[in-house]
Amino acid sequence: MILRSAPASPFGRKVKMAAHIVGVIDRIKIVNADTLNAEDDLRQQNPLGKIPTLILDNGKVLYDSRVIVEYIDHLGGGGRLIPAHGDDRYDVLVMQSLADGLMDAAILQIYEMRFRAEDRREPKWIAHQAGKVDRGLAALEAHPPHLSPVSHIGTVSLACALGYLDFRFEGAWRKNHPRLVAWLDDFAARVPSFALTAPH
Ligand SMILES: N[C@@H](CCC(=O)N[C@@H](CS)C(=O)NCC(=O)O)C(=O)O
Repeated sequence: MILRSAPASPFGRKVKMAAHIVGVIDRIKIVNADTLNAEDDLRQQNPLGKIPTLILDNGKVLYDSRVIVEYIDHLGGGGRLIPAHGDDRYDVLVMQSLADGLMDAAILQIYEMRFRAEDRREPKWIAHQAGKVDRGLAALEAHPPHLSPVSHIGTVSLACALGYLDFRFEGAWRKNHPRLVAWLDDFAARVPSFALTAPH
């Protein structure tokens, strides 16, 4: 299988971690994609031109990260990353949605900086996205993850979101979220694929 991704992509990191945890990373060749380059064949593989995109051996193409993670979980027999049923399933899936939302809101702030000249940036839009990150972090600080196993797709996604805030926003979130900082330290110590997939 071929994974189109990029070293800085938090959603790509989520998929890479999922593949490590399930034990299928050796079956995946990672090919970097440039989402800004119209010549990159990513846009033929995924019309949205987004990463991560996974190309299966039979040519079928999977996106986005949630679909890829579901497939990876299936390769491992199912139920390792996403509980098959019960309350835990929905707790894990909602945690993934919240973490994905943090990443989306953080990425949109970065794109505003990247795509617009300084005098054309919209502070209201940036504040709107920053509000999502602030409220999401506050909710997680009040109730840090406690479900077992330590690494399911909710916690993996959250670790990737916090890692992205460290990478692109100089870890400013750490100051006011001590319980989340402690949670991430513990997660990083127990889940080796977090360090193995660090953004650069
Ligand atoms: N919902 C998507 C989000 C993926 C995403 O936003 N990827 C970013 C890079 S981390 C991207 O491809 N951006 C390029 C673009 O939006 O054109 C997922 O879960 O995979």
